Amino acid sequence: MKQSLTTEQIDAYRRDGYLFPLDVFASGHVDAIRAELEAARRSAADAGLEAEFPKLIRANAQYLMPFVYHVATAPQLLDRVESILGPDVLLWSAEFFIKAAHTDKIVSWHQDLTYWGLGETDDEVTAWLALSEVKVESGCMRFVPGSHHQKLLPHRDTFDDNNLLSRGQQVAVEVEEDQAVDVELHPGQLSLHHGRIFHASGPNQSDQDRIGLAFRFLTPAVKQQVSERDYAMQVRGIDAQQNWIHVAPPTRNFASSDLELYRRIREDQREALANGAAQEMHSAY
Ligand SMILES: O=C(O)CCC(=O)C(=O)O
Repeated sequence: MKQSLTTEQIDAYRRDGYLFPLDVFASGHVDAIRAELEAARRSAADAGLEAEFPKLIRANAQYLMPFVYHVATAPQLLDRVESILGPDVLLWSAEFFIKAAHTDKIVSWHQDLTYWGLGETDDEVTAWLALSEVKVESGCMRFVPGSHHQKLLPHRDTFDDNNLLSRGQQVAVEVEEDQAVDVELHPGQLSLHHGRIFHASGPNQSDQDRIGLAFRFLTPAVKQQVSERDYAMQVRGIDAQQNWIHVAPPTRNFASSDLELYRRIREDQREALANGAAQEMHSAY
C-alpha cells in the first residue's frame, strides 16, 4: 500500500515549509545502510580516493554508490516525496551531512535554492534522512516556520572552515532564531523541507557521530537556469519536458566510468555555483 502523506500533512508542509518526523526505515535497515557507507569508504580507499571521500559524498553521491540510489528510491520514501511533487520525480543530488562526535561543524542560516541555478521553484523538496540519533545536542537542523513564503534573499560567503556549506553561505538578513523549530529525529526518520526555508544547524556536542543523508528531488518542470546543462535520475513517472540529462544508477561503488561522469557533472554544475557566488557578492555588498 502507498505511504502517501495525509491532506493535513501536505497542508502543514505548504504552510510551514517543512514536515517531520516521518518514519521511513526500521533501525535494522539503518544499521545496514551505515554498513554500506563504511563499505563504500573502504572501496574509495581501495581506489586511492580516501582523502577525497568526504567531498565525494557531499554532493551527487547517487552517481557513485548503488546503495545511495537504493535508499533514495525506497517506495516508502518516494511515496512521501510524490505527495509533495506529484507523480513525476527526478533525483538531482544526494548529500551526506556528517558531524563527528564532539566537533564544531555547523551549517549557517541559508536558503538552499540560492546556490543551485534552479530559480525560486516550489517544485523542489529535500528529504533529509537521519542515519543516527539527531538531537539538539548533536546539531540537528533548525527551521524557521513559514520562511519559505519569502523570495530568495541575498546571501554572503563567510568561508568559515567549520561550516559544512562549501563557501559558508549565510542569508544576509536578520533571522528570527527564537522562532526556529528543532528538527530532532531518530535513526530511520525523515524530514521534508522546502528549498526556500531558512535553516541551519549547530555543532555536535554529543558522544556519537550525527549522520544525515539529504536527497534533493525535483519535478521535470524545473530547469537549470545558469549552467548550460545539468543531470538527474528519473525515479518516478515520466519526464515530458526533457530539461535534464538522465543518468543511470551505478552498479558498483566508485567505478572509474562513474567517477569520470561524476567529475564532468561537477564541472558542468560549477558554473551555476560560481554564478551564485558572483550574484551574492553583488547583492550583499
Ligand atoms: O545537515 C545539516 O545540518 C544541514 C543540511 C542542510 O542544510 C540541507 O539539507 O539543506
